[in-house]
Amino acid sequence: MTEQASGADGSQEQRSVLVIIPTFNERENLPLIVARLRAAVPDAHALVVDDGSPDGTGAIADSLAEADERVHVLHRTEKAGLGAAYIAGFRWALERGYGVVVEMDADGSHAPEQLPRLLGRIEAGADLVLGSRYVPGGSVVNWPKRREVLSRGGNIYSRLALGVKLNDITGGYRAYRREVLEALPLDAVASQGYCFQVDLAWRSVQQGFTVVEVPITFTEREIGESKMSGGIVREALLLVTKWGVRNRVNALRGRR
Ligand SMILES: Nc1nc2c(ncn2[C@@H]2O[C@H](COP(=O)(O)OP(=O)(O)OP(=O)(O)O)[C@@H](O)[C@H]2O)c(=O)[nH]1
Ligand SMILES: [Mg+2]
Repeated sequence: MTEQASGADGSQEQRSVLVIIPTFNERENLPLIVARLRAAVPDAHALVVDDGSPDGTGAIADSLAEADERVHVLHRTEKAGLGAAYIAGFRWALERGYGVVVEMDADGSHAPEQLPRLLGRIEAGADLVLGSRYVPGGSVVNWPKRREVLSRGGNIYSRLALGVKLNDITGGYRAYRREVLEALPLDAVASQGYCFQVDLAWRSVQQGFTVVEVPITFTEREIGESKMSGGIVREALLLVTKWGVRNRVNALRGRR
């Protein structure tokens, strides 16, 4: 796979914010989310990581980058999953010295207007801030009951299996202080859908970083198609179980 960056200005400012927006066939959503981000947090830079979207999202990202020096694009040649796109984006951010790195979906589920809430907690000293649907004040808008049950169930299961006290460990709206990403073994992180999010949050907790949750309103996409699949859910279930069992076995061994 080849990767080519465009629109990078090589900014080295320490506390600067980079919002990574992974895209696969989001041609209608992308301009909307970038405009909302620009209005909500004018200083933040955006990095669109497009996996060669057949619908031309990559070209739209390029034209957004041409019009705005704070918008950058990383083109990847094939669809390799959300996790792989984020890992590539994290590396891009670390190489350029960004101080805070944000994960945000392109489909409008993660409101840019709520980003100041996440960044505020980073400013207050947190290492990783999770936008949470399942803490007081958090909510989900327009989800079918089935989807909410799956998501809540996945969170309860992860909490029990891994023994972490987080309410929304599968969510994908987050802000990382760069030191967290520097410390995590990005090569080893599971690369697919939800387990990618679980893996990163859990590793952060285990490494002793301060992980906090802030309430968000998650709104289901109105435009475009979901890339969620049964395979992603099954993979997450299997991996979380494996990690949980391994963790308990290690704890028992340590106690002997
Ligand atoms: N670069 C890249 N982006 C992806 C890939 N898969 C999904 N995305 C993007 O990741 C974000 C989340 O994907 P969604 O399809 O919205 O997944 P979801 O939020 O679990 O599903 P819905 O609730 O149905 O929207 C969106 O911005 C997608 O365009 C991928 O393989 N590569
Ligand atoms: Mg979505």
